This record gives sequence, structure tokens and C-alpha cells, in this order.
Amino acid sequence: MSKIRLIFISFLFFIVQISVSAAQAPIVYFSPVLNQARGDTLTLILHAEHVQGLQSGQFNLIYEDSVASHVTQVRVGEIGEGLQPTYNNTNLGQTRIVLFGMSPIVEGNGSLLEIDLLMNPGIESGFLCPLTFEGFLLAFSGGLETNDFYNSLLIIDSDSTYSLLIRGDSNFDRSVTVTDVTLTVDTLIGLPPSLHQFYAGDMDDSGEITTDDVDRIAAIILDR
Ligand SMILES: [Ca+2]
Ligand SMILES: [Ca+2]
Repeated sequence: MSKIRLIFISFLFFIVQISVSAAQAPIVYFSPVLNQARGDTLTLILHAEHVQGLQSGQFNLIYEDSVASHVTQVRVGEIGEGLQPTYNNTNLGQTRIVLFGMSPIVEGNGSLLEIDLLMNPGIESGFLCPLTFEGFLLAFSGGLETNDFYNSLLIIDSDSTYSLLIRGDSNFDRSVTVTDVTLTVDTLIGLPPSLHQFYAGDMDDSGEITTDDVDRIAAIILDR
């Protein structure tokens, strides 16, 4: 690894230490799971943080249509009471989800939505299915808007289970931080990652951890 890159990572550490205390920004992501038994339906839990006052929202969920067929149901989660979700399977591998409510939600942290995704039968082990948000927008009372989210990776594991990871979250603590950058750099310098750590860190699905992956994780943190 070049000296310039080490300097960059040190600088990133500095920036993130400053920004962490100020960061209470809204963010949503699918709750990660490790080695969950496979079924016909995969229920994705859309978890939200710091979303007090949320009034409406919309996004497209993009997935591999060879792995998942379509969304069969969308329900509000524990903090989503008062919001009405609708969905439309617009294209192969794409579902549009819209949230609308008459009053803003009160609780800021918790399960916002539950999305049932019908899985295709007989999916081969080892298959990777990125779960990507597109056109994401949350609107709050007071006119505030945000589009901050973490994308996910669904892994069909080898033992009749699947795992759902947040891309870039190499230590599985539900947040992409400088700690994840450090773990991915550890892989670069020769410390072997666990299988799921490897998948979380391989941001570009290239099958290897490179400086490009470190850059992409750093970009998530710096863009916040
Ligand atoms: Ca993390
Ligand atoms: Ca890679």
C-alpha cells in the first residue's frame, strides 16, 4: 500500500472523528442477518434511525430477478404506525415502494417497514444478490428531505441458509464507519477476513479486496 494511501486513511480517521459527534442524520438500511434458514419468502426489515417527523417516502428496490421473483407484501414496522405503504412490481427485479401518512411518525429508531420478497426455488449456493435503493427519498414535517441509506448484499450461503449484509459494514455493527475501513485495510495488508467480512468489504463484487473497495467504503462515510 502506498504512503499516500496511508496518509489518506489517517486523514479519513481525523475527519470521521470530528463528524461522528455531529452525525444524527436520518439513515435507513435492511437489518443484517447471518446464516438464517432459507424459506420461500425473504422478509426484509427496513430499519430506520433518527427519523422523527417522517411524513412520507419513496424508493425503488432493485434485486437480481434470477434470485428473487417479486415483492408479495409490504407492512409497516414497529415505528411505522400512521404510515400507509403501497408497492408496485414495476419491472423484473424492481419494485417501487411509496410511503404516505397523515401525521408524522414519533419514534426515531426502529423497524420502519417489512418487505416480503418471494425467492425463486432452487437458487444455487454461493449466489450473490445486491439489494440496491434507487430514487430514494424521505420527506419530513418541516420540509426536510434526506436520501441517506446503506445498500445491502444478499448471500445464498452454502448450507441452506442466507445472509444479508450491509455493504461496507465489515464488523456487522449496522453502521459504516472508519472501523470498517480499518478492517478492510487489514485484509489488504494480509490479515485474512471471515467469509462474510470479505463479502461486506468487496464493494465492487470483483472477488478480491483492493484499494478500490477501501475507497468506496471511505466515500460512504465522507458523503454523509
Ligand atoms: Ca461497521
Ligand atoms: Ca473488490
